[in-house]
Amino acid sequence: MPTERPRDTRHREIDAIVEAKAGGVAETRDEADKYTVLGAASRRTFANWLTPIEEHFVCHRNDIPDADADAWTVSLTGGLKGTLSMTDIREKYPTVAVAHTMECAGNGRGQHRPETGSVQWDCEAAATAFWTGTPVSLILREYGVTESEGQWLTTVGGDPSDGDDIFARSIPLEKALDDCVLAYEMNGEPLPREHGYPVRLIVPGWYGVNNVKWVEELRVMDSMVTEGSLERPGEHAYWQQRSYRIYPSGSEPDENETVETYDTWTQLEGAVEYPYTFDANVMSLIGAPSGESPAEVRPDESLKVRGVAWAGDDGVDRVEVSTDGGETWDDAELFGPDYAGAWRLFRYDWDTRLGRHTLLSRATDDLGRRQPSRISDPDVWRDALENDEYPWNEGGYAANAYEPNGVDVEVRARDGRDVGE
Ligand SMILES: Nc1nc2c(c(=O)[nH]1)N[C@H]1C(S)=C(S)[C@@H](COP(=O)(O)O)O[C@H]1N2
Ligand SMILES: [Mo]
Repeated sequence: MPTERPRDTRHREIDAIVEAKAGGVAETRDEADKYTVLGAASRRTFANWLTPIEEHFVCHRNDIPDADADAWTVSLTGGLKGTLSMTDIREKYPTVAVAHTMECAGNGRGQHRPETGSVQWDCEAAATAFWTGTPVSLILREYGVTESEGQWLTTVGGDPSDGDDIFARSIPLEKALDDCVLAYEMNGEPLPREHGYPVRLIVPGWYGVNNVKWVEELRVMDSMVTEGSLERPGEHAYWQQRSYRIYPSGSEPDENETVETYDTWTQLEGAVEYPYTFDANVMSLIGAPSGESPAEVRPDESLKVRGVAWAGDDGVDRVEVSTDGGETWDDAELFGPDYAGAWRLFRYDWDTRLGRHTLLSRATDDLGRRQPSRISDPDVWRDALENDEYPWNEGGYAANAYEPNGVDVEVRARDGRDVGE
């Protein structure tokens, strides 16, 4: 029997998800056409706090495992010994819900010049949902974990690889014990297959790649995953040590057993030579006006600008809006839900004039770090930060520049005034 190429089955899956999501997401393909992903179909997704499942982006490379929750198990390995069924996970522990802004670390990759490889996302790979499940801390403590110092939790996904690399990601045990959840519901619905059914890890405020879907193994070790550190065949460290690392043109990231600093921005500032994409960098997006059609205003009516801002597991301190392409800035007002690890809404009343305008937003986190203006040239690397630029990097990761995310909007009169006043 001929084996089907993975891309054929992937394409059928993508079609089915697009249909189930009813137009809320749209496809983005990489040039090799094997890593098709789905992102928010409209910027209007970023005008609301909770992202409906229909508008939540989807990103993975392999086929979705054909999982049966009744037969699914999660093995506890390394410093742990045991096996959990889905009934254990659901019924033996208290249930919690966490809010989490998921952003693919490749969001904004398509804004790098020259282009990097892989999926050319613009800004569509970010979303906020409520995830219901069991706190990781309760499971780990029951199985004997007491100390977190220098320890890592490696989570392995059950997706069949089309090569021999295993989808395994490590996070510091300190973060795992703090607020991570093994989730089996999303926005109050059973977890959809494409989002990790029957169970996934949620790492509040950390880039999407850390949030392993289809979890089949939790392993506690005194290092992060390195080649050969799992007890199974295959390539173990691709997703931790090579992919999803931030490094300049022409270099190769080295394997580390551990790093002392987890905050992605602090790593970028020089604490780790080639940073890992852990917590999300400070970022903001305008969702309304979306720029997808002209905005209409009545005479003397202001236009309501609205968007979202996030800063990984740090807080958002301030959002500024410019309506003249960055010449002048005004403070926007933060409002609405305020959960650690999830974005904030912001709004700004714009006394607009008719015509075409470029709107920009830029956020500052509570450690005083502000989004840079643009992505640097490839030859600059981390010195870019001193120039208000984000370092161009080989994989196009963790970009948070504000200029490429601006909204061009045409403002028209609603009550018969002519465009141009
Ligand atoms: N097992 C597994 N988990 C995975 C992935 C994957 O390929 N396999 N992709 C990761 C990446 S890169 C992202 S951005 C998020 C996306 O989660 P979502 O599809 O629910 O939005 O899942 C992460 N978890
Ligand atoms: Mo991702």
